Amino acid sequence: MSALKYLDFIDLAYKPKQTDLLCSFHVEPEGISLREAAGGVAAESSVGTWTELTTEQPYVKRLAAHVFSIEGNTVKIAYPVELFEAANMPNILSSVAGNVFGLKALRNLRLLDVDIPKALLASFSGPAYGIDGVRKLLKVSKRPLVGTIIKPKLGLNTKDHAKVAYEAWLGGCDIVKDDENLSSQKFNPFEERLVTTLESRDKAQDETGERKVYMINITAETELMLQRAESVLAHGGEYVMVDILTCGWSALQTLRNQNFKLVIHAHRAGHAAFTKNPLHGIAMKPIAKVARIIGIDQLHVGTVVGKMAETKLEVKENIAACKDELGSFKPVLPVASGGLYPTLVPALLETFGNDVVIQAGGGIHGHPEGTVAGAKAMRQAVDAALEGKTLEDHAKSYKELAVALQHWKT
Ligand code: RUB
Ligand code: CA
Repeated sequence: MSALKYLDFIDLAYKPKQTDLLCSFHVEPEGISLREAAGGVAAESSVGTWTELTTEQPYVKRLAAHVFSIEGNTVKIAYPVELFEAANMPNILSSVAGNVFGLKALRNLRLLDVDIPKALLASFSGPAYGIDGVRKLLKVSKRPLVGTIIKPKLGLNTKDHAKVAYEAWLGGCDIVKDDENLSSQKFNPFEERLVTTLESRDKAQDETGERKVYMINITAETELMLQRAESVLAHGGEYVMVDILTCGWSALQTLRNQNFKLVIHAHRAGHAAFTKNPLHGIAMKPIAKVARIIGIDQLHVGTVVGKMAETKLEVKENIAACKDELGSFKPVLPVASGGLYPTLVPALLETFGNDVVIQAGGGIHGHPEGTVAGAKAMRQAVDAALEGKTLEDHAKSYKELAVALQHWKT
């Protein structure tokens, strides 16, 4: 073989090495055979291109990716680790999740999974806190954590924002967070919001005797985001929230590599542009893995039962990406969020188990009796599930839950 053609990247007898990076793709060809399309993905994401090259040298071939399995439309590809630069996630993704999506010869292409070899994993930081770290900080060893997003998502002034936060904590939320698109708009500037909402936190903490945390959204241009993280630390916060996809992986990595003593909550706003079409794009599972490898502590993974589209199988896979063994990295705490309310708690816990943040915006602030009652109802629903009681039964003794069940039926 002289110059490499697409089909030269197929080697079904190839046994992946422990040092290889492995990807699995859903591949649908357009006007060429599936084998050729599979080879095309391997070629364009490693050392090949659409035509034979006069510039190719014999030593280049050892860096070629190998298509080692084709089953139905699922194609598995092994990449020699030498193709990638350590600690450079954009570089890895520009290969395996880059130009290939645009090839005309592919009707659809979806990256289903990525397995990064140990040596390359070790060049990243991974989560600083993870599930155990978050539980330790919150002093909650077993039960699901309850969180809320301040609603309306935009528009409240700082004083009202802090008041809603206080009420949510008072009612029983462990966590209060900003929404993904709140940053430092004029109606609610960052610094003021930070200081005022942390005052609410301290007050709620004193009054309830429970540990409370505020996840302020620091999402911004990287330098500014780092300044905001420092400000959170300076004012006694212990958490930051970041929109990891709109910020970008390198911004997230820069934040993580500061080693701030801050838990990183990852919001995935925008993910559905990649994840929603089941035939094309990037599945949430590899996105979750990449985020964990860079080093987040909590991640939105879907709900099955709420307002956002995602099947139970997908959510289960996302949870596994957060928690299953991945190099020496700590497990990430899965967050269920989007259209949740107390009635859904038993179904949620069935999917997630106890290691979850149950996060509700409308499902707390939309309670007919207000935010305090809404937060109480959510904690009561969690208590019922932990005590093995039905919500209806528990609601006989807890009126906030009774009102919630009446208001939001399944
Ligand atoms: C939920 C909310 C979130 C969603 C996004 O508000 O604001 O940003 O979590 O979904 P509400 P996902 O509780 O009122 O629906 O977390 O699945 O990406
Ligand atoms: Ca939101």
